[in-house]
Amino acid sequence: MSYLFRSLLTATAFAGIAVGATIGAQAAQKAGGTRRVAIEYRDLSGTQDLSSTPWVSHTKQFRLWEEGKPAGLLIQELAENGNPEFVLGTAISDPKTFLDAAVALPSLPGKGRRVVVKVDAEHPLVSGGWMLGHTNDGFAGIEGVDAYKLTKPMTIEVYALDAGTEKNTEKKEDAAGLGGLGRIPENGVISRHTGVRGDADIAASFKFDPAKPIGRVTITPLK
Ligand SMILES: [Ca+2]
Repeated sequence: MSYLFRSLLTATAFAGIAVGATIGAQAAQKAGGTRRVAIEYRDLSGTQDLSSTPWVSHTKQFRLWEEGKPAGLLIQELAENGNPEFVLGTAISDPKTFLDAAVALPSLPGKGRRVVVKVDAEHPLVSGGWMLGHTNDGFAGIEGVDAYKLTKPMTIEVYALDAGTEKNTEKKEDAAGLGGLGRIPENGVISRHTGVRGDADIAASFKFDPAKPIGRVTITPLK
């Protein structure tokens, strides 16, 4: 069973562990206190399921991903398998770089969820995203957005990305959304996704327009 669908079964227990885990609270208090921000995200494709979705707050030195560069293991696991645990585990194990982490349950097409994370002056940036459930290694999200300085809600429209780690065979054996555990390495870089072809096992009904935003993320500062 792929991670994506295993996670659907175990998501409740998992979320109970990870949601709202404050990592560097003592460090934050020394730096002058924390602020809470709500992150709401929603699928705009209408066709793609969203995986479990990790969110982290972090320093300006950390990059979760960068377009034009190879994806690290954190994004590879998220984009290929819908697995948020590498992002979350990295955050939990490095309280200097990360202040807070949260994870949201999977979502259906057209839907989304809301999480709350803490930010502070040392960890002002928020990053996170989800696997496009019916792709080989498609994902979307935000990366390195300064949420600490916000005084009003900010909305960002995001585009589908290809992690560049797995070839887009769209075959059942390689598609986590179809229970496939296989992968053919792509050895590429993170770039804009070219869309689902629908000419193999991933059905044409999962197509989306790669020229249009695939998700909307709103960050709202809380009192
Ligand atoms: Ca790919």
